Amino acid sequence: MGDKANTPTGAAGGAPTADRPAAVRNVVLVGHSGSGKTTLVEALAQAAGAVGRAGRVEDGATVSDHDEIEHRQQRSVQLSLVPVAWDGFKVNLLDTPGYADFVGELRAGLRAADAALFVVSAAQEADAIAASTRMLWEECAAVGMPRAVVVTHLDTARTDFTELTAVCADLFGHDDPDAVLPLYLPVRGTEGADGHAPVTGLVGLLTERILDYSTGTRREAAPDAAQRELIAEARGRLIEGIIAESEDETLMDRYLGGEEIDVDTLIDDLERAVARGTFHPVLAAAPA
Ligand SMILES: Nc1nc2c(ncn2[C@@H]2O[C@H](COP(=O)(O)OP(=O)(O)OP(=O)(O)O)[C@@H](O)[C@H]2O)c(=O)[nH]1
Ligand SMILES: [Mg+2]
Repeated sequence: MGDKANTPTGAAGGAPTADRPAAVRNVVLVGHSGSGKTTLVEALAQAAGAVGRAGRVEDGATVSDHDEIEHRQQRSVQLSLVPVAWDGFKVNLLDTPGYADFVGELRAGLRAADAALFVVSAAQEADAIAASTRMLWEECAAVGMPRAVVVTHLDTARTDFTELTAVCADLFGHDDPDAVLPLYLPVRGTEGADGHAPVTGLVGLLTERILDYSTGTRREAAPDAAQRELIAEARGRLIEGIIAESEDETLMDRYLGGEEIDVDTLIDDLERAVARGTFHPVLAAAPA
């Protein structure tokens, strides 16, 4: 396995340290070859300040794909560990190769993991997603591992995010489709000459805040009435999905009785359900 802890190319602050095991989280990224795991690890490392600028797989410039073979083939061939510091924790991002020849590296990553991110490309057919990830999902489910789904390639794919979340709910949430739901919806800009509307930001379904990245830095805004209406259905489903997982059994009655449940309470319940491995957020990612 490649451990880049001591040689983070272009690292801003060096490798994070943790003085107790309880402050370490190992998060494995799994998914089809080319789904965007290495690119996502790079973006997360940049967001956490572990690298100054996100490198590209095509340029052989990512922290995670550091081997010469990986540069030549432009894909991962070994398990790679990229440590980042986040919120007082040392998070070890474990980037696995998606190509089937390197399944041993994937297994090693899964064995070490506390949680898994299933990276799904919106450019893939649903069948390909199913073939590559369903069994892994079941394997993680059998040991109660917390899991989330990250949808990539939203900038170039034709597949609608909402459509893809329904595919994920069907694939991964066959016992309970309301336990696999998006927390944010992508916000798109104006369609370009190539027919694609770029993803410019996200709208938080619980917080009802727009996170706008169109200027290169994050700006927050409140949705207008029309945008609120667009997210209302997804928001309602998410709230019901979280409440269904809550240990507070009075919450559903209160909600159905018309009470506005406080967002902090919902976030606490969401976090508990994710950690228990019974609720799985679907997240959206797009290159800046
Ligand atoms: N347009 C677009 N390209 C992306 C996105 N994510 C990744 N890519 C590109 O897709 C290609 C594959 O991405 P990788 O990050 O190497 O995929 P991977 O999942 O690590 O692939 P393996 O290492 O083979 O398992 C690269 O050329 C990336 O630049 C995305 O969200 N949008
Ligand atoms: Mg890779």
